[in-house]
Amino acid sequence: MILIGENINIMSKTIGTALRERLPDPIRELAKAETAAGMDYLDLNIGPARKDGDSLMHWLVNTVQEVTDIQLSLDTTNPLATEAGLKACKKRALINSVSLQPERLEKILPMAKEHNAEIIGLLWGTDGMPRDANERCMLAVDLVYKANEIGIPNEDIWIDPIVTPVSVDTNQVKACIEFMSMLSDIAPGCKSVVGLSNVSNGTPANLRPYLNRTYLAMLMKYGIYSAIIDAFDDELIRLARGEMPEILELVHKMMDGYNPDISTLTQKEKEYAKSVKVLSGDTLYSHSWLEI
Ligand code: THG
Repeated sequence: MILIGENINIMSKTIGTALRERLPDPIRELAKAETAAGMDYLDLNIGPARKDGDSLMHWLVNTVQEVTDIQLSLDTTNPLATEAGLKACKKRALINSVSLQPERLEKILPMAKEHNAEIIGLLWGTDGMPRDANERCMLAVDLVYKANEIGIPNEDIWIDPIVTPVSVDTNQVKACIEFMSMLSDIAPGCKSVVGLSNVSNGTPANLRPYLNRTYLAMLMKYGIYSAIIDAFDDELIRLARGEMPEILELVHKMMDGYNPDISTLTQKEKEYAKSVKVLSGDTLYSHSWLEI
């Protein structure tokens, strides 16, 4: 699986300050550490970046490239910032967060073609958030058609169903899994990606990894191609790299209806089994889901 480090993002306190004040050191340190943790790409998330977004992305890409040579994912809704990033990238770039409003696609798709970049298509359309797996399929087909039309082939399109927090709506968490099971039929050759940590937004920080890991294990049942993740969750990385086959087997069996006797499981198996139940909507989410 392709792993994309999420940690350089404007929402983080130290990185937010470093970006605003153009302090290279915290960013260099993080880029080095994410690379050492085995990431395949680094996501560079500067948010909407309405003001000076182009100079910020240009500076950020160059700062990161001083210490690492892995590929970069440009994560901003400001097309000028995307373009500045594309010009600065030494390796082939991945344009992240390409939502599907026509006025946005008109700018970004030709830019991707011109710079031979790959794109992450966020299934967020003119009507906002899709409500279920079928609406996601319709948006995906639409995106692939428009990208193909200007010469971007399926293998350069990574599709993101948009993961939402389990604490907000389990149906959407399930819809993303269902969508993953349909993707290879509706968009053959396209890649898949999720912003994994979204699933645990709103959950106490010390408990978030349990949800993130279990959700990744569930998505792996349908061969998810890549995920944007916390680069410093070692267990998550081992799971993604296929080093925890017994846990994967347990999670996948439960998705097929197996209901294990929780009292017979090891501590680690319990963490995953209880989290599967919450993420598949069998038990109601509460912050104490692991204790019940
Ligand atoms: N899909 C795509 N791109 C995305 C997302 C997605 N990019 C942004 C986001 N979602 C994925 N990246 C993050 C980055 C950080 C966090 C969640 C998702 C996060 N951070 C902690 C917090 O905010 O509490 C810690 C912040 C810190 O480092 O201090 O939760 O869905 N294509």
